[in-house]
Order: sequence, then C-alpha cells, then structure tokens
Amino acid sequence: MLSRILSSTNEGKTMDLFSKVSRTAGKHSPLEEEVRKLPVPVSSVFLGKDGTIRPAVFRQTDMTLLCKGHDRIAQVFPKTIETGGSLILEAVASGESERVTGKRVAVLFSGGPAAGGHNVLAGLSAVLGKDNTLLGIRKGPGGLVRGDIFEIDRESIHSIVNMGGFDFLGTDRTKIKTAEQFEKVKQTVVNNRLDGLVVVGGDDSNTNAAFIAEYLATEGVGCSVIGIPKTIDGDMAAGKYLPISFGFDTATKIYSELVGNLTQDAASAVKYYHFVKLMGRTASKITLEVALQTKPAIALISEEIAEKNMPLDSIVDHIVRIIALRRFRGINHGVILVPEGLVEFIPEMSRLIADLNKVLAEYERDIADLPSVEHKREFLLPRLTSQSAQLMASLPPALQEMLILDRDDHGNVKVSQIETEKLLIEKIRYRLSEMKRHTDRFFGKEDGKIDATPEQIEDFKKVALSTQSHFLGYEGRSSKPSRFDAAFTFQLGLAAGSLALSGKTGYMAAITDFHKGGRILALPLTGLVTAEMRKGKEEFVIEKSLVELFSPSFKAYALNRDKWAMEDCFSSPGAIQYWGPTSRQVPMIVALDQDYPDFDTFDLGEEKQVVIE
Ligand code: FBP
Repeated sequence: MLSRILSSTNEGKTMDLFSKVSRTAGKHSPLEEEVRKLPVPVSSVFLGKDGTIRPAVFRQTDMTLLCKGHDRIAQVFPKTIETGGSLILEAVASGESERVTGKRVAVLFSGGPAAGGHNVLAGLSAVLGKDNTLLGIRKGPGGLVRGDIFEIDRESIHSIVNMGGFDFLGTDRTKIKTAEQFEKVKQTVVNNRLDGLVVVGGDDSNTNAAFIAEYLATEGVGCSVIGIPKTIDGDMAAGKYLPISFGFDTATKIYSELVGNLTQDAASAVKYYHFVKLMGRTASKITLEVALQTKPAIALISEEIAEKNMPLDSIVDHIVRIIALRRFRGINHGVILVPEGLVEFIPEMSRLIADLNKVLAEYERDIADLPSVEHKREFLLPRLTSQSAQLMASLPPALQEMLILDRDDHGNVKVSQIETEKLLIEKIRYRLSEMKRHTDRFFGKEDGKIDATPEQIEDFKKVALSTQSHFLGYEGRSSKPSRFDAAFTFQLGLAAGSLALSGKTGYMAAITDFHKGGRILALPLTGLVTAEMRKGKEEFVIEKSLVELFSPSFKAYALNRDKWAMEDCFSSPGAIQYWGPTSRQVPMIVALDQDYPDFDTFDLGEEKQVVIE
C-alpha cells in the first residue's frame, strides 16, 4: 500500500501528508497544538507590581469551617486543630515582600484522573519560580510511601500546559493507614528535604492529606501538607467556599455532548430507549448537571431515591409509567440517565451492602483464601441477615459477583463495575410483560394505576421495548481541560504553592466566586472531616458533598422534569468549545446553587498567558 502511494504521480504531496501524520503522533494533534497556546487567567493576588507571578499571602478571615462532631475530630487531629483551628484563610497579594527561596515542594496525583491536573503542576511551577524546587511523586500515595520522586524541570511543564490526563506523574488509590506506611512517608519527606507536599485528590485522597499533615506535625517534621480538590464526581466541595472540584466541568461537558447526541439519535431513529449510566460514584451531581444540559426523558437522582425511600420495584414502576405515557403521546424512544452509585441508595440494596461490608470486614482473611466467587457467595449467604440473604440470592449472578468483589483501598464499593443500567432494563422488560398480561392490575382510575383508554391499553400491548445501554465514565476524565478547568486548576496550583511556601499545613486550596474575579481561599481540612462507616468500621473521612434536594439546581430539574418526560424537548449542547462565546461557561449546578446571574461567563481574574519563568 505504502509503495503504491509513493509511486503515485503526486509523490511530493503524499510524502508531505505522511510526515504530517508522524509529526502529529502522540499529544500533538493540530487542536492540541492550538489549545497549548490558550491564555490562562491569573488572579491579581498572584501578580507582583511588575506583572510577574508571585506567591500570594494567606490571611485569617472570620469565616469558619466546623465539621459535625468537632470535639471528636479535634481528638483525632489535635496538632492540626491547635495550629490552624477552624478558620478559613484568604489570599491577598504579597506586594513586594521578600522572595522565598530554597524550598522544596513535592506534588502527587491521587485517585481517578480529572481534566486539569497538569495545569495544577504548571501553577505550582510558576509560583515556586526559579528559586525553589518542584518535585513530582510517581504513581500517587503509593509512590510517596515508596519514595518514588523526581525533580520536575521547566521544559516538561511546557509540554503539559492545558493538556489532559494524569500520565505525567501517574496516580493510584493507596490509603495511607498503617504505622509502617506513615513512617515511610516521613522517610520520603525527610530524605528528600521536603518543605511542602501537595496532594491532588478527592475526598479519600484529601483524607490522606489530613492524616499526613497531623502525623508530620506530631513527629515534629516541618513539612506543610496542602490538598487540592480534584474529582469529576463533584463531591469534593464545600458549598459557598468551594462550589465544585476540578474536572467536573470538563467531564460533564463531554457526557452532555454524548447524551445530547443520543437524545438526537433517539428522536431520529425513533426506536430505542437509551439507558445511560453516568459516572460519579456516590453523588448524582454529574447526572443532575447532564440532565440540566440535555433534558432527557428521565434522570434518576440517587439522593432523591434515598430520601423517598424508593425500593427497586418503585423505581421500575416510575420508569415504566413514563414509558407508557410517552407511548400514549406517540413517543417510543428516549434517554434515561442512571447515576453510577444508584444501587447504594436503593434502601434494600443499601441495607444489603452495609450487611455485606460488615461480614466482609469480619471474615476478611477467610474470604480472601476462598478460591472462587461462588465459594465466597456460599460462605457469605448464611452470615447475612435473612432479608439480605434473600435479596442477594434474588439478584442476577453478575450483580452478586460485583457486590462481593473487594472494596477499593478506601472501602468503597466499586460501583463503576456494577451494571445498574442493565439490571434496570431487565426489570423493566419483566414489568412490561406483566403489564401486558394483567392490564387490569396496572391500568385504571384508582390511585397508583395508569389512567388509559381501552384503545391506549390495546396499543400498549404492542409495545416492544428496544433498548441500548451505555456507560459514560472513563471517557470524561482525561480530556484536555475546558477553559474553566484550565483556569481553575492553574490557580489552584498557584494557591497551593503559595500556602506551601509560607509553611501552612492541613489546608485545602479552594476557589469560589467564579463569576466575579475568583476568591482564593484555604479551607482547614479538619473542617471537612466526618465519621463514616467504611468496610463495616467507623472511620474519619472527608465528607462527600451530595445533591441536596432543597438546592436550586435540583429544584430546577424537579420543576422541569414532567415536561421533559412527556415531550421530546431534548437539547444537544455539542462539543467543548475552546474559543468563542460558549467557551466560558461554568457548570449549571454551580451557577444555580451559587446564584450567579448566568452560566456563560466565568471570570477568574486577568487574562494572561501562562508564563513559566
Ligand atoms: P476520584 O474520586 O478518585 O476522582 O474517582 C472518580 C471516579 O472516576 C468515580 O467516578 C468512579 O467510580 C471511580 O473513579 C472509578 O475508579 P477506577 O478508576 O478505580 O475504576
């Protein structure tokens, strides 16, 4: 083939195209080359009088962040609370104060990738400048324990500005929990003469950061530990002080594009119901954002299902009812959004999972030694409550297997591997066939039944549900960051670097007021901690921020959903924009919940090219 092309009459032109293809290999697509050059805004608190980037100074405010059960938490983190308390800090420009020099700050990624991680490194590098050293820790907290660390040079930073992924450093999900692990962390810090450690992660990773900060302070090691809020799930947030974590905006824009395309395809082909499971682990924030952007026929919100105590059968009834009513209006297609963590919120399932977690924790060793999932199932069933055992036995074998599977290092059920969308499809098919066979049980004027004419019932009997299932998750985590995430992460890097250089410890860098210049804050990590059951035991962890049913974003969905269910009024937001009027959008849930005047213009300071001196 190659020789045929080369011998073509247009040889010169063909060679040109060939060399173009090899030049654009790897991370050098024409779009990426353009995105690398995009300017990133910098808040004035990080700018010196001469316009160069300088560390900001963090001052105490009168805003406090107090966790639930503060007194108990204070016993777990006495050192951190003694030095930092619960007061929030705010960044101000340092003016022309003396430059900090000779400091060594290391950074690691932790947990799942999220768009913008590389700009955090760019921000750290920019604020540390030539006079301090930035080091990278390979493969997450595990790398910190192993001491897998290297010096990051400026050239490398240039190559990753505005680029997606976590591949520059790598990541993992190691939970630092044993005395031996903490001792090894201390060795890494001491051996590498670290003055600062920046942990880029979600709730579990920032829990690690809080415990490391406390440990190092107790051991008298002067290394500041700073967290950065990362996760596509959006659950690492603190209301008005930190409306969202980085990565959420990019991921939801990608999912909204894809779901928007599916709504368009459903209305074009007029034959499928698309069941789309959306990542997000426990919180349904991603599902809510995508629903607001695309207007699907149904979006299940786990937090509402838990609040209403809706068993699986009621969820199935709810979906089937909408499918029937749409059919009466001549609509036999649509898109149904299912949050990844749904199973954990269905009351009977959540009881089963809690029960399983207890038994799995109690018999951890015995279960680990069993050769197959089947053996594990046989071992577990008699040890569960009779209700749980019955439910477990009634579930499809694949789902049973997923529930038995090992938890991650932090004790989370691996919900990304549970095919909830398929479970729902199976149950819905069964319910539809029941409805066709026993129409009088399901249709009629009585409460809870579907009101339909005899003709509609006859027509309903002809429904043949055609479904497609999808899982959108991993494809949203490593994309090039949206303009919002690129700006957000660069400034989080500047903030974390400033905090580390000034020796503050046990804080998380945060930004709020995305619509009016951005306010740069430092939140005490201990103010975010709560007690939670993990692997059947109570543990102190950073509290997940879930969808609140009284929030304006949920209300906006609840007010519109009946219309979206009964009509085909979807919207298709299209691909992420890097230029032009729609490139400056903020997530809808942020704009709604924080009462911004619109979604369209984030403002995070002066527009300035990233300059790494
Ligand atoms: P983080 O909270 O670590 O950012 O992870 C987010 C996430 O993408 C979840 O939405 C998902 O449940 C999980 O990671 C999947 O984990 P894994 O990459 O281990 O399959």
